[in-house]
Amino acid sequence: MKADASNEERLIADVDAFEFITHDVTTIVHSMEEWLARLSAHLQSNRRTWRGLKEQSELARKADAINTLVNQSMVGWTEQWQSYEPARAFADSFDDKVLLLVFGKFNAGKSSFCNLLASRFAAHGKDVRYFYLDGGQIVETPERFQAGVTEMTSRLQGVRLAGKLVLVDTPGLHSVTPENAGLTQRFTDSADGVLWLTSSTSPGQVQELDELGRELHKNKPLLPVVTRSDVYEEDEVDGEIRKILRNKTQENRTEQEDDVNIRAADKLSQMGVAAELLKPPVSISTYFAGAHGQTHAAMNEAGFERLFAALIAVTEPTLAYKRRKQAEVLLHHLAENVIGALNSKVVSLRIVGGIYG
Ligand SMILES: Nc1nc2c(ncn2[C@@H]2O[C@H](COP(=O)(O)OP(=O)(O)OP(=O)(O)O)[C@@H](O)[C@H]2O)c(=O)[nH]1
Ligand SMILES: [Mg+2]
Repeated sequence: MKADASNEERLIADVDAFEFITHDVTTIVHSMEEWLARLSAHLQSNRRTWRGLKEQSELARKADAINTLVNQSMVGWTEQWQSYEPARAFADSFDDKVLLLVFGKFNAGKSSFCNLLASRFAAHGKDVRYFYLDGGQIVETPERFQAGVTEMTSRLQGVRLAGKLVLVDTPGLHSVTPENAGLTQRFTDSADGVLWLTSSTSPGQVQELDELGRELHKNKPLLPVVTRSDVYEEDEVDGEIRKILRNKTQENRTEQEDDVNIRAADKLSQMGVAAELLKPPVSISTYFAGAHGQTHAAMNEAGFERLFAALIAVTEPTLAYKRRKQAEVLLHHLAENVIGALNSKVVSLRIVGGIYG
């Protein structure tokens, strides 16, 4: 990458270079699996015995109770691991992709925004594929997203950029059809972050974030994007009065971004989610960038260079996590379900019962 590369080039190169080298963690995963196998074998071969104790004595009963609890715990954690399987299989199909939910009220400019990002990837020769959900299936389509003044998007749809970054264009999480609900939920569960699009005509309607409670409680980063950050002004061109589209001034943009930041921070705190999930808001004008042929200068003036920097900042930690995810998930299982079960059920009983060794 050239030292003077734009953020757009950097983001596209980053996405294109996503290498999900899961074999990096294979050794670690393997050693954790071996540890669990050794623990299970050890627990089996070291069952409490009550030899030398009276069969009906208090200590003999405690020894039996411990054996039963150990068995139940082992069955329990094996079942818990198996119960993750369907969600794991679905998530696996997105394991080598970063999924960003593009969320916001109708007319916020979500579909137009996704289309613009897609056309930037296409301009750099990257593969761009649109799809939508139908009857629980992902269907590919050559059509770009429709954008318009009336409420346009009623289905869950997405676009895959360079095969590795997926923008999910939501119709608002409440408006999905019941038959799509399950798949939609799994889809949104797999999302790695949320772009909250809020129009500069009345930015920061934070009650919209109520719908994102589930995602935010799962510690997904939230990047507010102030859209439609432009105005039409009348200007004289060749003796004629014309309407000219201009970006909102930097001062106006900064004011709106600061305001959205304060409101969103306040809302997240009310919702009881971590303050650091909130990323600094960025203002953009998709119209301005499009009206000026998406040149580098126009994209920059329209706010997209800052947006691309923010996207790099959101996607990089996501990728780092995905690379070690397999190990993280197993480690979490060992800590919560294996050690957790032994500690809460068995160890406490041993101490209460006073049997050591
Ligand atoms: N002024 C201005 N208008 C925009 C911009 N981006 C989108 N619009 C307009 O805003 C309206 C809504 O755009 P969409 O992209 O359809 O918005 P959406 O959020 O996908 O809307 P729904 O699918 O109905 O939820 C359309 O009339 C767009 O032409 C922009 O950057 N500036
Ligand atoms: Mg739309």
